[in-house]
Amino acid sequence: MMDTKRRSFLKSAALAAAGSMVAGDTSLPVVHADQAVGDLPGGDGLNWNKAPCRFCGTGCHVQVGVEDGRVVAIAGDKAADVNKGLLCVKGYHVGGILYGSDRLTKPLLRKDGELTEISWDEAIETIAKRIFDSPDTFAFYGSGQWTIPEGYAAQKFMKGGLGNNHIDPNARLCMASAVTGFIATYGVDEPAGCYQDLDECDVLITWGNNPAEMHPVLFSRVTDRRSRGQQVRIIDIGTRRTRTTDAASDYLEMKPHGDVAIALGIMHLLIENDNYDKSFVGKHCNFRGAEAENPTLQGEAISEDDFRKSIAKYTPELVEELSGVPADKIRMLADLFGNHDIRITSLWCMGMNQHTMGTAINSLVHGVHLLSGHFGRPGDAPTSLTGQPSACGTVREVGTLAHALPGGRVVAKPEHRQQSEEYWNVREGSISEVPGYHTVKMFDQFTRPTSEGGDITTMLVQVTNPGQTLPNLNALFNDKKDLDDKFLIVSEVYPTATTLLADLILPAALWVEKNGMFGNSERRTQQWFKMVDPPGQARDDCWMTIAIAHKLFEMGHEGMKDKDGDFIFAIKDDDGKEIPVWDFDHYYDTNVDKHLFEEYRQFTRMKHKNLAPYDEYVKARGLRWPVVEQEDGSWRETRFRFSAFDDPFVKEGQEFEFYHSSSDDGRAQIWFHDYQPPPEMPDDQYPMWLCTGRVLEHWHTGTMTRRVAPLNRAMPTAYVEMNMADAKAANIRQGEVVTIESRRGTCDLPVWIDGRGRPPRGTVFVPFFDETKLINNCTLEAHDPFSKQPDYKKCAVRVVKKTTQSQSPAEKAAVKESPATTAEVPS
Ligand SMILES: Nc1nc2c(c(=O)[nH]1)N[C@H]1C(S)=C(S)[C@@H](COP(=O)(O)OP(=O)(O)OC[C@H]3O[C@@H](n4cnc5c(=O)[nH]c(N)nc54)[C@H](O)[C@@H]3O)O[C@H]1N2
Ligand SMILES: Nc1nc2c(c(=O)[nH]1)N[C@H]1C(S)=C(S)[C@@H](COP(=O)(O)OP(=O)(O)OC[C@H]3O[C@@H](n4cnc5c(=O)[nH]c(N)nc54)[C@H](O)[C@@H]3O)O[C@H]1N2
Ligand code: SF4
Ligand SMILES: [Mo]
Repeated sequence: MMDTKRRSFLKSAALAAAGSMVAGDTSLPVVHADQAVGDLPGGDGLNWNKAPCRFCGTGCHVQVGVEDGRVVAIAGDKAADVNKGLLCVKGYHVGGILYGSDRLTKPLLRKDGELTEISWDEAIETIAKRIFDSPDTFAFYGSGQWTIPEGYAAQKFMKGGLGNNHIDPNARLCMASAVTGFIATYGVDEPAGCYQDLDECDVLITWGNNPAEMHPVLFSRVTDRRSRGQQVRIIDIGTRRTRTTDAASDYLEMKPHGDVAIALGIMHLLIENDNYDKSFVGKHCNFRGAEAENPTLQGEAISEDDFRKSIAKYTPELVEELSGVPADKIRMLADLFGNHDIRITSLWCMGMNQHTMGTAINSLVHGVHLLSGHFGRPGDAPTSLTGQPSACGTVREVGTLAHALPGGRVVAKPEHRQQSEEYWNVREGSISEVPGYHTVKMFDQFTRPTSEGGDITTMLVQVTNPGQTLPNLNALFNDKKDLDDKFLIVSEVYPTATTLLADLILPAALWVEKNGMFGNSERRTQQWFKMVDPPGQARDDCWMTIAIAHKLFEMGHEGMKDKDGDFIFAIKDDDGKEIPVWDFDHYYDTNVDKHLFEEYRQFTRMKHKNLAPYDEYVKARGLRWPVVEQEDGSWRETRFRFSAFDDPFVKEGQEFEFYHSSSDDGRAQIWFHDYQPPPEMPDDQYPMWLCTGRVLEHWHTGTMTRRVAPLNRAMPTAYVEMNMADAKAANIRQGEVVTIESRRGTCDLPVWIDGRGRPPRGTVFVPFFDETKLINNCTLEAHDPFSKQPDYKKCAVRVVKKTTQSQSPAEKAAVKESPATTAEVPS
């Protein structure tokens, strides 16, 4: 029997497909997933080629059908290990995102307040001049949706060329705490396990994430097992009920930050009950705690006895008080972890990362697995999921964060800078040792007047929409409009909340309109080729970076020359003649992605993150690093890192080896951190918790998915989810527009009582996809001290009833369109 979850995905896809016939504009025929490439429809004119899906970090592969220069069909790729032919509703419609009627097609410069068409030459020259005049006050804000070569080019341009480390991506808002958690625990980033863990676990624990909507195809790998008669127990821990809860065997509702107490409580009981894995811990782990002053990710060694004493107070009763989860459920979790006959996989995403204790809770959940020995066997793994399609590939691996260098290196270490300078063939000392501004700080400096120390004056934004997604928009973005000397450059595909304040807009090519590579959540690097031309004058982001660099080179900027006097991005043909790739007419004379990737690949060998040559990725549906060459010349990927049975870097005779251990002894660190309360809590004035997040149908700010008619029709407006009892107490009706107010701003939204997600009493939830309802006016920029990742998951708000008379026609229309009042909401 088909599992209900999977059936509802297929039903949504079918619904959407039916809708597409009516919609006509941006939706495409949906080809059923059961069709393999060989039997996809087509004739002489229809060509099929592989690409990873443009959306989430699951990293499904699609087959893209192209006819007469247009993407005309999308199918799931049966040859792809990740999704085996299946897609979610967004994947089926991914082709439609290219064809919104308002694509940006020309560079636009704001002159006297009006956006005016200009040539690409003028655009590139304008940017280069501003950078040339003030290189240190320039910042580059990028994305986990950058392709790997785009991120690598931006990274090299900034750190190797300009000698300025003010480059940071939106992924700071997304997985920075996962990175610091991995580094604190294993000394090196990214998960040890892979998606196979989901096929083999007996118990799956979701720690405040909602994979049924956010990683749908991945989640269906687990729910499908049940339909094949396998037993898998899903335990959902969260601050609200979601579609993941619907598939769960147990739901543990916790208070915000309750996860910290729960993890401490499990570890306490494992020790108390003496059923932790003494052999694993004795051979492979150390204990660690934070330094009393100036804590670092390194921490300080503590004894097992110290650990035992620190954790003693986290009894099930105290954990119940802190987390709201009953003590017997904490005992149940501890008993599961104490049982070695079962395999347990933990999954998490933004609930644990967007957290002022993000580094701590990531380390603690790794600690639960290490202490209990639920580590390193297929199905037994702490697995952090990433959200964006290349947050791993482009941000974590290429190191496009303000403090990092490619391949797990950092700007603060002289030997790391020196190695990078060698690979880039740039002068010694080119790379600055001072980390640049992280995202929140970068925007704070950009929107602060220069006279008040706001020392970022020009910002280039690529593949991200900060005008909608930064926290506390009134403090971090909106002030830009009053600052005439600050210059915002935005590379985009559609008009957005960010382009509204842009001084210069660059029209970008999107997804299969360019070559690309992504790296998904399971260390899998993927490649695709350009299949169709971008509209009008839209161009590749990577080209933009190279063209700006070349203009600076022409202007005599020394940093844009390598040690031999060549352009830092020079690509030469077989005769040694430079190919003018900075001229867009020649950009596709060669495969720029391949050149950049081969250069980048050198860095990846330094920290056992080895990648294969570009051509191997052309053949595969992605390969999981480290990828190592075999004696017969073939390339082998790695599924389970640090485990001898699969990882080629584990020394002979060892069962496990954490070969980047921060204690230099091959061991991982089990951390102790004390519970701390959330940064802002409900009080008399603002009595409710606000949690924010996403919905199945839309991708983040909806710029792409809201232009695909069936997706937008299924979820036409943002809403505020409320508990029935709270709504009744406040006399609030279904669909009524209310104002959400926090100390930082307000947002008007229609109410959806007990809707798709069901928050407990005292909590409301709002998705952030709707550009007409900016909930980030309300959210908080408080962030984790190590990762600098802000907490979007909790702040204090009040819900204010509006009188019906005061509702504008637009608001009345929103009520009509509210998912709560339309029949089209997929159930
Ligand atoms: N359809 C769709 N899929 C997506 C995306 C999208 O925009 N649309 N975006 C992608 C991206 S970039 C990301 S980052 C992921 C996000 O994927 P998820 O993290 O799965 O989703 P969110 O909706 O951001 O998270 C909401 C959850 O946070 C939990 N939470 C709230 N407070 C706490 C707390 O204190 N502790 C813990 N542990 N949990 C808490 C709540 O239980 C809530 O359900 O989704 C990816 N997939
Ligand atoms: N309230 C709240 N806010 C959040 C979060 C939350 O949970 N709650 N989550 C945070 C997280 S985890 C994330 S990842 C961020 C995501 O935040 P953003 O990255 O700001 O959101 P996106 O909508 O993905 O923005 C990508 C933009 O790039 C454009 N685009 C698409 N393809 C291309 C291309 O090839 N080139 C160019 N130049 N542009 C392109 C799209 O039109 C879109 O506007 O949001 C963060 N903000
Ligand atoms: S699960 Fe993610 S990668 Fe897969 S089809 Fe859906 S949006 Fe695309
Ligand atoms: Mo994200």
